[in-house]
Amino acid sequence: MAGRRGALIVLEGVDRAGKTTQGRRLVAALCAAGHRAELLRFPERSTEIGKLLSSYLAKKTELEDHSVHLLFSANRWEQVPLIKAKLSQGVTLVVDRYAFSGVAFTSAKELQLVDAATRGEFGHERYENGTFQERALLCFQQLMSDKTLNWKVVDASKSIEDVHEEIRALSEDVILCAAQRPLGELWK
Ligand code: Z5A
Ligand code: MG
Repeated sequence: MAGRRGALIVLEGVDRAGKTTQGRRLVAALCAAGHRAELLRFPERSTEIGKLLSSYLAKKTELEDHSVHLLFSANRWEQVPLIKAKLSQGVTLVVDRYAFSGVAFTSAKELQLVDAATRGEFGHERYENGTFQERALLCFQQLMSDKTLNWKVVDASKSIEDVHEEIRALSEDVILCAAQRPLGELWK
């Protein structure tokens, strides 16, 4: 169909849930099936703001909490023109973390995920500890009560292949639905 837009597919979850693994696999599978699909990630560490965030996350620099929150937000805003352009050109964007992480991780500051903690490299960066991740998970669950957003919950404790198959099938449906709806305002 001429002029149909792409879908915005956001992968959210606690640290080491497998978002990056699944995002890459999903884009590869969608492209192989003939869709135009690209991967984005947040924080996008390559920009000047992203470099500040990366250094903060690696505990190399200290930043005031409110400022960090706004830097994460600015890091998304700087990609908004690109996001809108790609979606309206019919490219489906798979986004590895988005504004929901912004809300969840900042909220977790103000307020034992055993499976995630046993996966590779858990614990090196700021926020990578069980208690913090538990608080972030609670906040994700609260955000999912917003029924205006099309949330789908996937059990990340299953095998990489099983999780991939579930996300791929859900994404095919979302791409079909998105093509029939005009682009609304982005949740930023
Ligand atoms: N943050 C924030 O505070 N505010 C914001 O606005 C945003 C983010 C956007 C860095 O994010 C931090 O930024 C993050 C939130 C905060 N801090 N925390 N938590 P990041 O996205 O750059 O985080 P990361 O360090 O790359 O970790 P991650 O993205 O959370 O991991 P993941 O992508 O979910 O997992 P993965 O890299 O795909 O997989 C991890 C390992 O598990 C790897 O060895 C895989 O092979 C393995 N794996 C994956 N899936 C499976 C399954 N199904 N079974 C077994 N093993 C698996
Ligand atoms: Mg990741």
